[in-house]
Amino acid sequence: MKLKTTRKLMVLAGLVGMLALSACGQANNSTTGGGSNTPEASANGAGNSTASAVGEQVDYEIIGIDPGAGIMKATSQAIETYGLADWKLIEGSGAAMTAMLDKAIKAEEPIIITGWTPHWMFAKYDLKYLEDPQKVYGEAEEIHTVARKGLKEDHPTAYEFLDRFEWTSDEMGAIMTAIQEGQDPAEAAQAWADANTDRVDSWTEGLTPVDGDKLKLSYVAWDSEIASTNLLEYVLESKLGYDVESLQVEAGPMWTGVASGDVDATAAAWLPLTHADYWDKYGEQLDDLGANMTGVKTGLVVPAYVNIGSIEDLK
Ligand code: PBE
Repeated sequence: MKLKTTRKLMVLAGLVGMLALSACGQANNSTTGGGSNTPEASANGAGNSTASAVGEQVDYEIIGIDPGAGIMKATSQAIETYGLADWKLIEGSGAAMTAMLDKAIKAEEPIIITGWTPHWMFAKYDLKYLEDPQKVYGEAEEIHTVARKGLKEDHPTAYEFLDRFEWTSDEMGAIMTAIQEGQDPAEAAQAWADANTDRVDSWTEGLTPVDGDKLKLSYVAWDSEIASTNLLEYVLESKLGYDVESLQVEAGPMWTGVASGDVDATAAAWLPLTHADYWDKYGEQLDDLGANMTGVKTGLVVPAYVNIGSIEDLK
């Protein structure tokens, strides 16, 4: 089912790509007399077009990710709040979304994606968030670590470490970029930890290691969470003696796993808004260990050359 959706998305990506490419070609011919194929030329083309032309060029599609992601719910809300009845939110995955973004940028075509920070894509490409005057995507978002009830008593060392764990978007970004550039996620996390022992020590100092106790973490295959979960797994195993299993699941099971106690913790809870639904449903069955990162963000993102500035411009 998921695979099918992803494939469909890739086929769509190809179609959108071809349509937008021919549109760009025309814009370039009329504004520059042809021959120029630089991003500037494309930007000029987009600059001459109205916001509704951007809508037509992208077939009124916002390229989303996995349906369980909070950003998908927020985007459905944005479509409603900003009166974007013509627009469709396309489901897929984080990987399919970044593949389509890469393709669009290489072809200098417009694209609108559901994006978030921290993410390597902001280092690799020149991107911008569309303004969100209605604050549909919230403000002051944080990533929290949440644990199952009872973890504190059952695994005090792991609990204390997870409770202390907090880092910056730049630190996460270093691991994300290494993975994006082809490094194995576990190796990228290990390399970062080994190069930043002062940070790792500040989370583990004075904790008593265990002897192979089993621990389960859950996460979703979002690039940000792949980075954090691999780091936690490495530190828990190499510094604190745990035998960690990291379960890659959909967003729903990530939350229900910890709420039911099948999973010990997740470091992928985006609050207060992105995962508000999950929190409202399961929060009482969970132990919130607080933010492991502050100042994170979600929203609609476009390449900088796309000549719109606000979600309102999509109308
Ligand atoms: N994200 C990344 C997730 C949380 C982490 C913003 C894509 C979401 O639920 O939307």
